[in-house]
Amino acid sequence: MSTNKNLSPVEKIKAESDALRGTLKQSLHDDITGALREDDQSVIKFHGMYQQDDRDRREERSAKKLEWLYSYMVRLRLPGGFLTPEQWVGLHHIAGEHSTGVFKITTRQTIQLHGILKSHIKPTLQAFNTIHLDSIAACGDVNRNVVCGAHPKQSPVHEEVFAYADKLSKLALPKTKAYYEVWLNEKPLIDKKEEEDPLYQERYLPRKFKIALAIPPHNDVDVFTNDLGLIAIVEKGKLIGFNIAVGGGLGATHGNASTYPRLGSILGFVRGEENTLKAAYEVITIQRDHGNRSDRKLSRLKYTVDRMGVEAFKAELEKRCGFALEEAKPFEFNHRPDYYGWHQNHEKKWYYTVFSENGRILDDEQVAMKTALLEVAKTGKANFRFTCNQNVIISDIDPKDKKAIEAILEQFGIIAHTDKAGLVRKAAIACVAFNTCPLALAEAQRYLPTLIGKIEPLMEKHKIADDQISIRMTGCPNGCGRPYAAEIGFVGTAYGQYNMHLGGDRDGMRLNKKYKESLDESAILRELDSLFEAYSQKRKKGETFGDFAVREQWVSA
Ligand code: SRM
Ligand code: SF4
Repeated sequence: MSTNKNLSPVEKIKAESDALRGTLKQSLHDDITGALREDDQSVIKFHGMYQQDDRDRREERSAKKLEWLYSYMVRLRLPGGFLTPEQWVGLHHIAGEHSTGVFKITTRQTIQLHGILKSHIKPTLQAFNTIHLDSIAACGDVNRNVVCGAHPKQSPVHEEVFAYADKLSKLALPKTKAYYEVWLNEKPLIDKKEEEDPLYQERYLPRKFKIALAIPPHNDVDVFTNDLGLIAIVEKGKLIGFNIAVGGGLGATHGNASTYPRLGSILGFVRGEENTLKAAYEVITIQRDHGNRSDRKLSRLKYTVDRMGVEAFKAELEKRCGFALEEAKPFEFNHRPDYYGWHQNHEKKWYYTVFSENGRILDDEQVAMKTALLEVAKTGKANFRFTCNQNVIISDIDPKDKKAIEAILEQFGIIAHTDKAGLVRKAAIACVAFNTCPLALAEAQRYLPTLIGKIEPLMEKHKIADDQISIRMTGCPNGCGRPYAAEIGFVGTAYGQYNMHLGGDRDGMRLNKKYKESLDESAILRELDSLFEAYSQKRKKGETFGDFAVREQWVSA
């Protein structure tokens, strides 16, 4: 067991929270402030929400001696990222009524709504409930949204893996009824035994926990960046089990060398559903019992794995499972971005992957994406699936309905918008950052589109425009846009400045390394101009930019 002598303050808040009820009811009734009581700001995360403020308006508010403009971000729990058309229509109206109206598709296959005022939280969650959606455990020190290969029903295995996402999500759902009491006005439990939680107990996990399921050869989920990565192994067209990888995670802190991004270590292969679920459960219990509860910067599973050692971790897992893992099976990833445009699945149904830059679904001067998707949803003839690349797939379209859906996509310019975007833009990811993220040091989703507009001409100049180099940007080193798993990663250090990382591979199997520190835009473009020139002139046939960067020793392997 871990020796957590000095528990972090959050540990006390969790343990004393009355199974995550905290004083949320009192906080909500306090009309004097738009904020919650301090402890409740931690508790509310377990209900899928964060207290934020509009950072663009901090100065103006302070000058007027007003408190910051507090509002809440709500993140849906959506294992596998699936919505029915009815849910889409419902969500459209909820977003319009209670939030900024923008659907933000996250890098974990779900939706966030921002800008919800305190008095609107309850109506928002109640409205979610009417369309069978909730935000339980979408944040907090628990298992988060379980993600899986998004491309719908490419094969029967895709369906099975999608079902696993749901099973894993249910397996690791906290047992507390607090969400139903606080937000949905359900009567308090008389017998608290009903919510006893053998997995999380009263202390929950030391930190957030993330699970992804990938289906080779597509690594759209970036499986190795998760605490627990499950890689589907298929033999003769049948899913036989999963390779298990543990200890992936990307968050780091500038100037704190004991924090680092890490890719998951493959422990072995586990066969069949019962053993897979058991192994996943026990990975979580090991983290619960051995994770660091003193220093939240060092509390993710990756540090537990490194502290215990991979072999000792595996031995502990086998002991808790009561069975041995088999040797890992061979697999190969060869693609990470989404497959845009029209495709047909194994049931002959059509699906269309829409390019939604950095996951922002709204109507703007370029394209009326939100209206278009509402119109598609209103037909009732398509489902929706989100991808970890921050896009949306319009899915399960019967061949007889394809024309009607296509006409809507044409009418609102979605097809032109998706076709027109360049390859690099379509593979890029940026996190939210300003104006809502309290941790942002620099812009990301509001800036990367502009920067890519300046990188594309450089790629054309060096005749590498048909090369889908992966470029990712985050506003701070926490890594929400997975920049350390990109060929070129930009990590914000201060407003307008980014560390530049190079040398990741294209498919998410190797992390990049820091190449230059705190570059502004002109320095970034100067660097890329000369790096692209060298790449264009000296690359071997088929060599990717990330591999070339390592071969040239711009960074070490
Ligand atoms: Fe994240 C914290 C946004 C995926 C690592 N992340 C945050 C917060 C909640 C800031 C905060 O703590 O107050 C950000 C809210 C911004 C906002 O205004 O919405 C935030 N993270 C996001 C999203 C929305 C980025 C996006 O543009 O899509 C992603 C939501 C995913 C979801 O639906 O659950 C998001 N975050 C990630 C990922 C990528 C992934 O999981 O595939 C990572 C890196 C992988 C990992 O977990 O290591 C990630 N977020 C972090 C961290 C660093 C954790 C660590 O181990 O150090 C933080 C900070 C923290 O937890 O203290 C963080
Ligand atoms: Fe915020 Fe940093 Fe995450 Fe970007 S990477 S959303 S700036 S915490």
